[in-house]
Amino acid sequence: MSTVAKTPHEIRAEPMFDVHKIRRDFPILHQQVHGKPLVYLDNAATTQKPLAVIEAISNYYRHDNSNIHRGVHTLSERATEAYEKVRAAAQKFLNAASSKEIIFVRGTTEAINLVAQTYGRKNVSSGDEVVITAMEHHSNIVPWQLLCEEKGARLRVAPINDRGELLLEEFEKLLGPKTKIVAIGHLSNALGTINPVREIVRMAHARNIPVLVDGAQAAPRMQVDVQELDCDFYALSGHKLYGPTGIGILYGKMELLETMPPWQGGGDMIASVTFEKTVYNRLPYKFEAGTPNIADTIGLGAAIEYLSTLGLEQIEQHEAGLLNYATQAVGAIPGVRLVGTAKEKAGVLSFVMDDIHPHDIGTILDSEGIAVRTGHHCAQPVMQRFNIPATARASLGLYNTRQEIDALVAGIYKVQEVMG
Ligand code: C6P
Repeated sequence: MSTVAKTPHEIRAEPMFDVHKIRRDFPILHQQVHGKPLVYLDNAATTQKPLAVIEAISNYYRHDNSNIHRGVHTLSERATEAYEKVRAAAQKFLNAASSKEIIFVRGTTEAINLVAQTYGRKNVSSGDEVVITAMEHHSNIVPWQLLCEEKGARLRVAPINDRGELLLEEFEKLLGPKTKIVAIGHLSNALGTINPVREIVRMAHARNIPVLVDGAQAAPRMQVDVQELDCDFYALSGHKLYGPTGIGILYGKMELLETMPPWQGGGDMIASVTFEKTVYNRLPYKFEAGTPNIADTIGLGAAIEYLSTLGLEQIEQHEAGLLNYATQAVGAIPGVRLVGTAKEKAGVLSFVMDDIHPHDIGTILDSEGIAVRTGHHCAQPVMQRFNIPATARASLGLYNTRQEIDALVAGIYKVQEVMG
């Protein structure tokens, strides 16, 4: 490695966000599918993993594997330190006030279920209401339906317009003394809409209603500052954040987490146990029963470090440029209609084609090496709102390029050609 200091000119000459250089960090991208270079545009489903993440997991198993919070031996101490370092990194990543506000869970789905089953069960009673929006993923609908069913409460749904934007005034009208919690997506996985979370939180807090934010799609695409948003809970998945599957984060404000009962019982979540009484552990361990997913937490730590080094602002800018390019190019193809045209939008391009089922679009694009998702995207109510059975969805990642968007456009023309 050269030790010669760079001149200011040399520093300026280095591109800030060199996507071609970045792509070298992702081994999976460099392969052919059906004899064509892979164009991976299914990043909202899951993102690919940089070498840093793959190696962090492999190194953990090669050198440090041990159970945590239990042993006095060296490996256990090393594993515990590595695991807790990720909590500190996650706190910084989300700008949480304390690392005790970071709870490791399996993913967004588990995070939302945890809140519904603890905060919700404790605070929602018969006749109360839970408010969500019409653009939610099933993970931010079904846990609340289960809760409402159990408690005899009512799920209220704020409507969206034809562009896929939340109707804020209608949303506000739903808030009242019966509302016990608001749960909203930060960025819609089916439409790409970015919700005005700060404004929504302000409206809810004015009535003392806490707000849970489903950040599964936003966290990989924009700088999230939970203190700035002032939300009460924020849920995200590691695998959409260029990290491993099976690990995610629930952020919760300390004063709320303190009042919530534990969700699952078992080892590590206790301070003391007798047959008569169990005293629960302090935060965050109260919510982490049993041996956690240590290796993937460490992988998530590597992903957070990777993203922080690249810079979330840079990633956001890169993806915004690509989305703009893709919107123009795909939107200009005759017979193609974009679904989700919000002014505030990121990462996701959903579309339908005249007389062609999205499943056929996906299959023909795959034969061209292009991976997109087709279907209802686990957001069936969104499909119902737009009166369509499904869409084809191209979703962007930090490693995508304009050439790949060009390949998508060529692929869509190919779909039209094949389908006549
Ligand atoms: N959306 C998609 O293709 P899990 O499965 O727990 O990691 O994330 C669930 C989830 C929750 N909220 C939103 C907004 C999401 O987009 C997702 C996952 C994937 O769109 C898989 S269905």
